[in-house]
Amino acid sequence: PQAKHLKDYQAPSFLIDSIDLDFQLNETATQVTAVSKVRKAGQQNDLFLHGEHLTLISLEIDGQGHSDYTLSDEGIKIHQVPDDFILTLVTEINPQANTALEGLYLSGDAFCTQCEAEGFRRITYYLDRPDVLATYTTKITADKTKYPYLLSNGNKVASGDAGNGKHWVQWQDPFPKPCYLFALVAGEFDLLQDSYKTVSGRDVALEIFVDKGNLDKAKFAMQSLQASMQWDEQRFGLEYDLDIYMIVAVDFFNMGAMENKGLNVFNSKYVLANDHTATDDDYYGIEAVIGHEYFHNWTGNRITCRDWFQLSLKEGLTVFRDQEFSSDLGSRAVNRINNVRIIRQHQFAEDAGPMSHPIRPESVIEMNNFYTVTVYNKGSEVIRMIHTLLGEAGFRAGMDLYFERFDGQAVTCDDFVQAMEDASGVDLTQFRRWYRQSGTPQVTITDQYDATTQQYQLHVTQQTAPTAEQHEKSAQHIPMDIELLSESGEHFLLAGKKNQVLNVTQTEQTFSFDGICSKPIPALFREFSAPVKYSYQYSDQELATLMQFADNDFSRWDAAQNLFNKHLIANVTRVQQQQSVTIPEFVIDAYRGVLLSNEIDLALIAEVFAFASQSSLWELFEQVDIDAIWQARQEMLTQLSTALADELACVYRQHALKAAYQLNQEQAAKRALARACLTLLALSAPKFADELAQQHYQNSDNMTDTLSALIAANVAQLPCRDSLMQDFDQRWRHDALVLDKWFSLAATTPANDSLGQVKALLEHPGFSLKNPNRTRALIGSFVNGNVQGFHNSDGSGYLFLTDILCQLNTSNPQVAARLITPLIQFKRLDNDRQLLIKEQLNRLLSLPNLAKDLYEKVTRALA
Ligand code: BAL
Ligand code: ZN
Repeated sequence: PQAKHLKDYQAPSFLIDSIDLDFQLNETATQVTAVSKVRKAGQQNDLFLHGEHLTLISLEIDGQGHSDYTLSDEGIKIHQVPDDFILTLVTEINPQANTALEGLYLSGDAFCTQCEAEGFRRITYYLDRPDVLATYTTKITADKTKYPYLLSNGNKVASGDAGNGKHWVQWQDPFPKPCYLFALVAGEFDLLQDSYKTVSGRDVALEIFVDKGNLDKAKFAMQSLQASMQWDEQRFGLEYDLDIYMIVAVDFFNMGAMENKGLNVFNSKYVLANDHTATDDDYYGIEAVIGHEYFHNWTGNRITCRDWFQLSLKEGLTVFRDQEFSSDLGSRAVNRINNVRIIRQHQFAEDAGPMSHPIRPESVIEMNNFYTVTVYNKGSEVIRMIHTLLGEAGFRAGMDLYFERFDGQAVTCDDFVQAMEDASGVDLTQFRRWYRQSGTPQVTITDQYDATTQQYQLHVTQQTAPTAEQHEKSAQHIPMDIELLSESGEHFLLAGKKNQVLNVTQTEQTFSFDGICSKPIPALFREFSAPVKYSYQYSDQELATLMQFADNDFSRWDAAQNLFNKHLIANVTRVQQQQSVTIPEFVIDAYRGVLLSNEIDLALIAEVFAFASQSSLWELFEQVDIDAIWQARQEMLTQLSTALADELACVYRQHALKAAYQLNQEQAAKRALARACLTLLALSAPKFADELAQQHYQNSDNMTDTLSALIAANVAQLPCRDSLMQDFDQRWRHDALVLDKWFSLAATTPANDSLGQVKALLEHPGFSLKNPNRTRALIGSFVNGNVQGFHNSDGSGYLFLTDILCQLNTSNPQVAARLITPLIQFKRLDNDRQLLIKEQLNRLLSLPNLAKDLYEKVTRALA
């Protein structure tokens, strides 16, 4: 497989202004007629159209049969075409055989499509690139009984009976769009209808289609959609543009959801919810993804990407927008903490691994491999830094200018930054480096205080280590938001405020502060103001002060992380030297102080006590000693649990199961804190926790609490674990999304024979490798969430995953390429494990038909 490079971008030499599509739907032989208005935009005489897995039936130019073409696995080259012409193509496709879930496929009994990034070429031959924008009409004909709903983008313009038990519907989308935003759905659904009056008074019909019997689970998605529409009007002045907005929930979907114009297709995980089936986090996830796809209507659809290297133009920006939406509606602190957890655990690991890339990649073999935490989540952090540098008003002015300049166009990340710069007057020259430089800057901070001059200095150095694909690194423009606190927790005012954003732009830089009357404690990178790793030699006492008094909630939480991590690092060394794990009494007292605090928000206390997972601690180490980190973390938590047992039990009782379930911040915080207390308590008091977990399970009226009981029972292998798991399986077998939770729990059991248990579950009647959600629930949870099981030193976990990948390689390479992540991020592991992993990667590489999705990752890992 060949890589494509950003530097080789060329404008299209042909354009398509409009396309009429006609689908004669059939499960195994769907006929697609595409009539396109094509015109030359360059010098070439031959028109190349992308196309894969298609059978060409006929080709006409201006109504005349045309046989001067060449077919290949990648598409069709039509020779000697006129300057302006009508191209009519008839192709046949087999949706039932399409297990890759790209293009037109069957999800259960319904037809649906997924065209981003390059799936439209599995529907018809086309200029499958985002800078070719056309208007679409789509006529769908299908069996009336099996497929009562026939949907596509835009507005419904006609419908009728087609005879032979069939009917047809025609749709028209007035907005020119790239083909990746095309969608078609056909099936039998339950329909939830509502409406939204836009700020200018237009009525928009809102329709959510779900599997029969699931209507009661669509209400929250509808509310989230209405909230999204209102939020985008209020915060960004953006109004919806069509008369109808449809969402269809399907069970078989590779991603979370897709923002097709006017017709979003969603993984049912991000639509279906009621209190019995969905946790608080599920609800928040639905709100965020509904928002995300809706916000794409402007950032992605109205203004789209020139080429796929610019993916972060729409994704980084839209993630930023959905994060702000969630923070405006819910707890800003909890949202920020969860955003940062993703960056620290997954994005930093991607930067340090073989697939490192800038948020705007420069070289790609398989585009699906670049829907990454770097492009999305670091991309969002880059937008957030622009927001920090420009302020809310400057950022809004930049957004307004961006829409004014580029509405209806396919543009680049540079175009976006230019609009931000022009609207605000803030110089972003150096800042642009974030788009082309990969890697995580390491910022090291030391300080100096002079009591006689009352001057305080922060010395800042930054360094970005070479990444796999890019060796030379330059200094980044890093906004560092700080607070300075006295020993007793009062703030030193900085230009009249409690915080100040410093512009770190050099490799070494010093910032001076005058009129500081005692040595301050700095809160650094408050609100995680830049996606960097930072270090400062804090004492335990200083961190405890920040935990208690920092103005920024994120900084309080971050101080608790730093305190735990500091002692974890020391304890890992102790374990390696066969010494015992210890936590100073002072540290335990600091955690006790947080647990019992009346000042700190309950939600924040719960986050402090939701301790970092095993693998998320790996980013702290150059060399990852899996077993020592495991032991140190486990023993530290057990010691904390022992020391705080009374307080944990007391706080648990205070908050657990107090009222009938309602989804609100206050209750969600109580549930989260009760879960944290129960889970921690289970480590030191298993008998007591066993009773509590059973009661918690029996008395729960909602999925959040039910799952809390199961998680505690699972993590600590409490005696009740097996019976609760069995009961849950019996009760929820019929509900696919809830059963996924059960598979996920089963996969993360710390039992010694966890791999054996996972293998046995491959035979469970509910398991299928054809279903991406189920695959992620069982296999994904095992390889990512069961460190001891997957990384067993005998290599059995690696062998197991590779066996699965060999199967998915042919059926669904996109899902395979996602699951392989823990196998390719091996460079910091011990030599023995590295050898075992490389053996398996070489096995994959020797497959005769290795998909390019896996080829790209495996070759980069072995390079
Ligand atoms: N565009 C792919 C799905 C999403 O990011 O919304
Ligand atoms: Zn998106």
